[in-house]
Amino acid sequence: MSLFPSLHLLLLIVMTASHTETENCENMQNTCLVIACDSPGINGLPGKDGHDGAKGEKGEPGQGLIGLQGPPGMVGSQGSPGIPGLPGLKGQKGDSGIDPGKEFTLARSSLADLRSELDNVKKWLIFSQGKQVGKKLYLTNGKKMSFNGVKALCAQFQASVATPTNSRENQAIQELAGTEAFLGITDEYIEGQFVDLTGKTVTYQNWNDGEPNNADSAEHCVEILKDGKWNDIFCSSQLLAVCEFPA
Ligand code: FUC
Ligand code: CA
Repeated sequence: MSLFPSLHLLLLIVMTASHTETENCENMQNTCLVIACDSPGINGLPGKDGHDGAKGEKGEPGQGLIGLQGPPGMVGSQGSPGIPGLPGLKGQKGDSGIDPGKEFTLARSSLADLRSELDNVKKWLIFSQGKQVGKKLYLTNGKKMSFNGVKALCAQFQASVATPTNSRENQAIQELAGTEAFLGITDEYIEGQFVDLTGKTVTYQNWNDGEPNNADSAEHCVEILKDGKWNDIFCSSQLLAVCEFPA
């Protein structure tokens, strides 16, 4: 083996030493321009502070007392409208519309029913209480009163005092009354001129013999006697009330 190291070995030694000295020089803030490679130098000054590290994670809540809850905050601004809701359930079926034709038919049917019912009532009334001749219905309340009383009573029911215009009507009144009753005939305006309550001179008359005699010059009303004959009598007399209704 040679006394001289090989070239390669010599070069490695030089580079190692050079590298070590270079690091020392950098620690001396690069101020060391001339390096003595044969012996270690003195330590350099500390380098500059490094950059700030990354931010740490949030720490655990503190152990101190919890403060009182603060007052509610101010009302926030109105939010934007929400999305439309789902459609509601289907409603119930509505009423059927008015059918004029159907309504008329129903009304006509109801009217017919009412007429029928009215006819039945009339029949019952005539059968039990009254007397009908043609379009006239005679009814009595069975009470005796003055002529003015009978007029007022009949008017109360949109009727008139019984006034026969023929023998059939006269007989109906006679049979219904069965006693003396006032007729709707007077000569209170012109003595001797007998008129009905509308002022019309009566054409049908059925006076008893010797009547009208205007007894005491004060008989201005007319009564029908039990036999159907007529007699003039005081209007203040108390006689059966018989009214005449349209039928
Ligand atoms: C006749 C009638 C009178 C009265 C008298 C009792 O004289 O003419 O009206 O009824 O009888
Ligand atoms: Ca008389």
